[in-house]
Amino acid sequence: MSGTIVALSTSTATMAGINIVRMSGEKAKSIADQIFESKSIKNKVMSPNHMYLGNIKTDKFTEKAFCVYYKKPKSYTGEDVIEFHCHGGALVANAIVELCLEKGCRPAQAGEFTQRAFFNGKLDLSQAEGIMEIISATNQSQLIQGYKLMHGEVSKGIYDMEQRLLRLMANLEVRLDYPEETEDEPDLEYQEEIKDIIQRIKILLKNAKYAKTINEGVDVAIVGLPNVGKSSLLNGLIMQDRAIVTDIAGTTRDVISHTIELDGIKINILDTAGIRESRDKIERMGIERTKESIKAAEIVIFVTDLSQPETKEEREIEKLIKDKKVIRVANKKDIEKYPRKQSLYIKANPPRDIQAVKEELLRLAERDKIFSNEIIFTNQRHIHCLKKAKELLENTLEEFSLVGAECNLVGLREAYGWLAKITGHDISESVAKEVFSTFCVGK
Ligand SMILES: Nc1nc2c(ncn2[C@@H]2O[C@H](COP(=O)(O)OP(=O)(O)OP(=O)(O)O)[C@@H](O)[C@H]2O)c(=O)[nH]1
Ligand SMILES: [Mg+2]
Repeated sequence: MSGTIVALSTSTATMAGINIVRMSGEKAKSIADQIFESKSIKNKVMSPNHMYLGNIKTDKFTEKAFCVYYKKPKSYTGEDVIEFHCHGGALVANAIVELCLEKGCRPAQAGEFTQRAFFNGKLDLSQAEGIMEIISATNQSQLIQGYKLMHGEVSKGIYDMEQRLLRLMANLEVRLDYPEETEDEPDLEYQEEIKDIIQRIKILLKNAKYAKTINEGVDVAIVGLPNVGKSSLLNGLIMQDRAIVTDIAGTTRDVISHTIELDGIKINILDTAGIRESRDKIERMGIERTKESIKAAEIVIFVTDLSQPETKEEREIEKLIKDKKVIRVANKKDIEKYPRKQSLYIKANPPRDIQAVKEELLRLAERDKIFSNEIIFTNQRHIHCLKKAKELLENTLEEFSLVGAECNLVGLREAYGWLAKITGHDISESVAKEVFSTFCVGK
């Protein structure tokens, strides 16, 4: 973690108007003084937090760029930081990075800027991970969770439990050291405290079930008999002519998938082949895939046709979806002949009433819960640490009821250790490095 580092902090993946090259470390300021010239810098001394317009001379061209100096410790990394805001394009940025390297920088490793911020106490580990989640978010719900992490809402809850455990351990140690003086103290209070912390962790772990929805989205399969309007409904939901729609039963043979974002929630919709007895080999294979899609889906939209009477095949489908969250959609309400109870009546082609289906999808995906103020752990590292802490606390509680205050203090200490790994209050440099290695270069 030593040396002055440099990296391109923006991306050259797409054509952009500007790029930002960033340096951090002891030499950052002196390197900037050597390579950046500006008439606005009074007495050749750059003031912190000012944006100067000037020139960077490379051996091939002179780049007109902005430079900002952040003086330590009031910078992102806690060290002296220089940012050059230059014209877009990989060639300009790379030439500036090269120049910084020539003057004594080394290339930054993945996540090294944030890693330095962490080791300099600018943020804790879960806040650093929050920054990464914000950068890599692909849907609104992920972004919101990233912000909660970055703003320290998650750390606050964990920190509170860490402090309670520390107090508990300190009290128990006193009891062990001075048994006579403390023999009248009731065990109950200590047990209640451990129980309460376990209860808090349980709630956090319960909310962690939303991690899949937030990170990967909800898998939704549209199923039903052939020709009921499944593909029409897919096209209506995604507002695109994605799947072929015809009046020939058995049009869709393979599973067609499409992802949309509904009110901040990622929804992966699968349109499937209609289920029926078929002699056609390809159609039969398609139906097998429909069954696999049902198994994998969290929500099933079961489409029926209001112009057709209910059949025993429909009841077969009911059996396949009995363990799923189901939205029953009765389609073709414009030509209704046979009413269906407890279904949403819609017209899928041309699309009408699709909003009602969307609202039901969001209700079953528990969107309101995901966007509530509650803390939801979405990071597998954090969830693992919580599970470990809970396990150790449960063991300790059991021992407490058997042997009292001589309970496994080591167990309590280990439980504390697992919680402190979330915030990074108790983490080895190698583990921290491993976490930061998943970050991108320049962050
Ligand atoms: N009248 C009416 N016709 C509809 C409606 N929705 C779909 N259709 C028609 O029903 C036929 C079948 O529609 P699809 O969307 O292809 O049905 P599907 O369930 O995907 O059919 P398969 O892929 O064969 O299983 C087409 O001719 C559609 O135009 C509707 O709301 N009203
Ligand atoms: Mg179809």
